[in-house]
Amino acid sequence: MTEALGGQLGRRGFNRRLFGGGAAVAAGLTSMSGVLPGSPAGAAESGPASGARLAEANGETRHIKLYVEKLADGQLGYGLEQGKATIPGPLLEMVEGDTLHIEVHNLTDAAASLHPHGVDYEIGSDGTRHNNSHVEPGSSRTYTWRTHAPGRRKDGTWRAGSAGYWHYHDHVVGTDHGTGGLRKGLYGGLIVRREGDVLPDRTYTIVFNDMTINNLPKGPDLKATMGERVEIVMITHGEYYHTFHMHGHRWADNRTGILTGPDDPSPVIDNKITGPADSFGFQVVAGEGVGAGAWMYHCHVQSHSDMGMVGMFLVAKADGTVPGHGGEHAEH
Ligand SMILES: [Cu+2]
Repeated sequence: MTEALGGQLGRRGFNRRLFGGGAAVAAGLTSMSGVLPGSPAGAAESGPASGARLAEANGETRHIKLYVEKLADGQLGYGLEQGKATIPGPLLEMVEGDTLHIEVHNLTDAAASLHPHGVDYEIGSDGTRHNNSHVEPGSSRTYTWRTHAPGRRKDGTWRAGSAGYWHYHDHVVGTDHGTGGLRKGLYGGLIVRREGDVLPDRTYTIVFNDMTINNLPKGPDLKATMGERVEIVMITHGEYYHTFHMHGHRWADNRTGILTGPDDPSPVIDNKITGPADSFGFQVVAGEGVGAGAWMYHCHVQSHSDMGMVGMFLVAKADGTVPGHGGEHAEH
């Protein structure tokens, strides 16, 4: 406990040194603080630590390539480079106002596609067979995703922005709903941030897919150091409903997982029910108030956790050790 507190204070101290040095940097800090809902330097438990990095909206247009490949074990993955496909696929990030052109190359022997949740796209970027927006084996197709900030419509009603923890997946392998592609690993996380959103130090994508986590028999280790701001993107696919639970850490059940201030009515939770194609995300400060350790995360449907839907959130001390975890050093 003492150690946890020390770690956190150390972190804040570090941030202040990092951002509070010269006059120019101090000015930067002031402008950042202006965006944050009340987080004076050193404020306890009220929003992000001073010096939290914030998302900037620049209305960027980017072009990326995404390869659909068969992996050595017969599963399928998306990758940003040829030969680098992974399950889940690469985490794609946008800020409201950004446009992303994704040139999908299908290197497998069956038609595949890219279908997003949450973003704006025209029907030709739907990634489904019934409108011919899939990719035949050996060919490519460019999908375009757009995003927008919230605002008022001409009729006076409020239009939501695109920001959210979303995801993308294949929609044609196996069946016209991509059941085979999803089963074999063709899915990934998509984050759309809003200007001013707090940026994490690291992000992990966790996908409950049927009875696996990320198509693995056992959940992957999520590694962090005390005081780091860790973001989790949590997605569910397949046949079952699950509950996502994390030991020792809590988050707000809202868009970002972070309370916007003392009056934010969002429930604070550490367990959330999640069904096929649901997605949510949140950030925690690793070990905050509880210290370093091997903190479990798992599906809380008992038979599911008993069958292996469990992984470890390994929070290391500053020296890299994880107490009670065989002295193992967390490597990033
Ligand atoms: Cu489950």
